[in-house]
Amino acid sequence: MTIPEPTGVHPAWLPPEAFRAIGSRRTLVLGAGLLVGTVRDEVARACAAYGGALRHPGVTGDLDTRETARGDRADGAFDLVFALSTAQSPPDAVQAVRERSRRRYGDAGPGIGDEGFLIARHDGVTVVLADEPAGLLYGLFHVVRLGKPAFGAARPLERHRPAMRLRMLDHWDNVDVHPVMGQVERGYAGGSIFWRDGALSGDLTRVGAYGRLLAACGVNAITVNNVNVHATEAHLLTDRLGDVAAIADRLRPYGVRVHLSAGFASPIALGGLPTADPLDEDVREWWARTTERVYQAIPDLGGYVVKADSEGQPGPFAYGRSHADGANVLADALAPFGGVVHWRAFVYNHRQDWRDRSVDRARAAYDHFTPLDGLFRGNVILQVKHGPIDFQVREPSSPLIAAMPATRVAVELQVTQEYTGQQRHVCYLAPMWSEVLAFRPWGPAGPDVARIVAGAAADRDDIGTEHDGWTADETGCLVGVSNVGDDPYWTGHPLAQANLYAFGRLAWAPWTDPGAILDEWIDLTFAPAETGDAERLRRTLHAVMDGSWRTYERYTAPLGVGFMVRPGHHYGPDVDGYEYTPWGTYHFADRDGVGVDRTRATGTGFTGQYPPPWSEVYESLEQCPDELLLFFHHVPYGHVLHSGSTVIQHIYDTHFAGVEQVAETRALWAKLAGAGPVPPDVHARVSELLDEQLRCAEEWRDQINAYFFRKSGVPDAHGRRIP
Ligand code: GCW
Repeated sequence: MTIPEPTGVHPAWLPPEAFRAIGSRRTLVLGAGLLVGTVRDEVARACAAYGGALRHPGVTGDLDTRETARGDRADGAFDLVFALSTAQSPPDAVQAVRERSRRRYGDAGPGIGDEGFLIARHDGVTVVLADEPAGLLYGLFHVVRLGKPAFGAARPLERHRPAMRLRMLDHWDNVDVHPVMGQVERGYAGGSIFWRDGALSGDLTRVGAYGRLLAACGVNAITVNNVNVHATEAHLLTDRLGDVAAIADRLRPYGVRVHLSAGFASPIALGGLPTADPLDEDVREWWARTTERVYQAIPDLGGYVVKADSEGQPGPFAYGRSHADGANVLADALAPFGGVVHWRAFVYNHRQDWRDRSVDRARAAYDHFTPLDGLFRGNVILQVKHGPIDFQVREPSSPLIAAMPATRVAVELQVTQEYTGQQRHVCYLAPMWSEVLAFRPWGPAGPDVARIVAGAAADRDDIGTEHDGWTADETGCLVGVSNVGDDPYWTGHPLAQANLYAFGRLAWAPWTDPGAILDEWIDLTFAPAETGDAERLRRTLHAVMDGSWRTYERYTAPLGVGFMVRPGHHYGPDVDGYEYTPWGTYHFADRDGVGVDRTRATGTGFTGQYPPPWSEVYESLEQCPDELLLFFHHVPYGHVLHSGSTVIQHIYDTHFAGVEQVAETRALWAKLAGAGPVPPDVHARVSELLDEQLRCAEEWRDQINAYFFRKSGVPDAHGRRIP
């Protein structure tokens, strides 16, 4: 296999220098299979660049033809061995590591799973052992991340297994350029890497390179088309299936499986049937036959993703059927092939009457889906947005996640920055996702969201140890909406690459500290040598990125109230933009106060969807955390927060502070110019974007502050200028 090398594209976290440590060493690869071949090719390329040597004996014992020219040097002693656990007569170091594993995990084996690996350094040899080829691939990228220290002193045995079975990115990419949403819905990084102007992209090199980046951060599944399935895109299921197969071929060597967004009305749109009623025999038959053909073309397709009865997409409600009926007909069609249906829980009334205070969009997913718990087939995964509304900068955890004990639940995050600065603002999202994943719906004694989603069994012995994951039950799934496009930096804003990287790493190991993930990303991306410059770069990037999500929160919608964005494109402020619309996203500001009363006592009753203690904490004005106050309560401007400030003064203070922080960020970044490991083009692109971020943050500050000053008449305690 040739390793994909698109030209004119930033290498993201896999620049050649990231392979320096491996490339200068003698490596032995033991095993066969597509992904073992990928490991071999990666090592061979690194050796070609850095003078190391590779040996990969073929399954028959013959030397593999891909062996490096200097393979003879690799005879005998090795610095690094990648071996499948079934490897025959491996070197002593492998035997020693196996023995260590036996002592630690017992005769039943280490339970590596089909993507996990063991790593240890013994007698000057770094050994990566896996049961399956995918484990060796993830082990390879682990060694890449470690760099030189992988070859230092002896390393204790570590076991790495992903917490989530499916670590998936959904692309909201359209085949046809949509008249309103463009080539990529909510895409801020150019066009699609898959599709262009109604057809498959002419050059799929980029797709292969994407697969490589994904494998290096742990992602193993993607969807190739938007959940809003328009007319052309519907045909990916039938006559345009070849396009999907071509994409799958490019991603397969990196262990990334393709999924397809399918339209619920496909039996009508594509099959010519008069109905898409999930209980209709012809409809069931159509899905079964169509799916059989899909699997003939792509035997390892992951399955379907469906957005039904949501924002105008067709669904089972039209036939008086439930979402379990709807999901199950697809699940039955997929089951013979091992496929899954990702059924989205983002179902709400987007045509509500803003005057009707009894309707609360936050309630919708729970109200629709909890009565169906236990009715979904085992291969249905209910895909729930992490918050009850829609990827706002601050939302509570969706109560649905904890309310479906008999259903497989996936949590959906938004890597694309629709509501967090649209890849024009620096907003490192890993700290937010960590909070999302660490939320404990039943209080401190219960499991957190990551564990609920991972389906983790009772075995918690490993939790908290540095390297070992949970014993997950192999059904877990974390989904992110991808932020990637055909932009030279992949993500528009070069620093937004860190969000993509962090998503994969958190899906693999949700307990990882976001700061540590950022360090990995910095070291790989900028491959800084161990110089003073590198230290400066790390310090600056941490100062720029660690707190950037909270900074964004400070200058946008306050205290969890959400939205206040310009309708349509969702960039920049428009406080009342959604206030009198049918979309269900209101803040209810008047001259006396602001916020949404979602209490049981006097509001929409949404707080009752949480189990205790949160049903009580959120209900109580005294206990509700400040950052979510306006999500749960309507309060007067003079209400005093736990912080000691009033709501109105908090609004003023945070908006002034947020803008100051952006200005500081810009000044810090400016100091990196002209020297060190940041290439000039990256520096220039980020500088331009920081100018825009500052402009936009000032606009937010002024509109929000002016709005609330005019509504409340309360002046700023510090007498700052409010326009
Ligand atoms: O946040 C909203 C977006 C829509 C998107 C929808 C969804 C794909 O504004 O563009 O549609 O969420 O998640 O389905």
